[in-house]
Amino acid sequence: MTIDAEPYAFEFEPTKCALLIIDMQRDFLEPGGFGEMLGNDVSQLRRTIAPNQRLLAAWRAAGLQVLHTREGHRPDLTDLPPAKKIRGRSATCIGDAGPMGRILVRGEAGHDIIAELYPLPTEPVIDKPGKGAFFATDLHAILQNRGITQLVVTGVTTEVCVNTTVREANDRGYDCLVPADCVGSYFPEFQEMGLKMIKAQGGIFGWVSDSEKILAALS
Ligand code: TIU
Repeated sequence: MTIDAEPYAFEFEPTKCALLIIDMQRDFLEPGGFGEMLGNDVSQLRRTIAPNQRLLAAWRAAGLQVLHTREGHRPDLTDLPPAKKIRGRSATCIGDAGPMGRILVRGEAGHDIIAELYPLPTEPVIDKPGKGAFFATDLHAILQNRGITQLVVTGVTTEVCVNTTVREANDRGYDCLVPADCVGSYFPEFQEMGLKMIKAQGGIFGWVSDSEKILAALS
């Protein structure tokens, strides 16, 4: 089964392909959250919610594997590198009180996944301290235990956590397909370049497609 994609068709093996939804967290996506507090336009990310909902529903209906990630830290911040905490010189940083609880701290409301894409109890949630979903997590072990060799990677943000995760996955031997309408950036130019960087040079990190083409293959 193939999915129309760039730079060329993706050989889709459904039982070996997991849907990995990156950081669709309230603090990044909801008006009044940490992302908006930093001056970002959350509407650039919110346009990904509906296509992700359609893809997730189809994935679940087909009985395929779904995993979710969240960026965040332990409440005592022992896994927060000092460099990450002070970067940006913002008046408010990770661990401080934010609009929806302590910013990017596990267990706080803003750290959790938006209601529209809330994980089922059977879907692993990977809590990650970094941008990449493989760094300091058990994601690789879970995927290997489940026989996964392909990933459809969606979520936010395109050039930060999605790109970092796709690069990490590539070096671990996974084929990654990124549906452009299911990933978002606060910056339109980074959205465009973040996707170009994945598919350039014959698919240096993976493939780029869109959710309609994946849904067509699934049906
Ligand atoms: N999930 C993710 O991309 N985390 C970020 O920090 N993104 C930003 O764009 N800052």
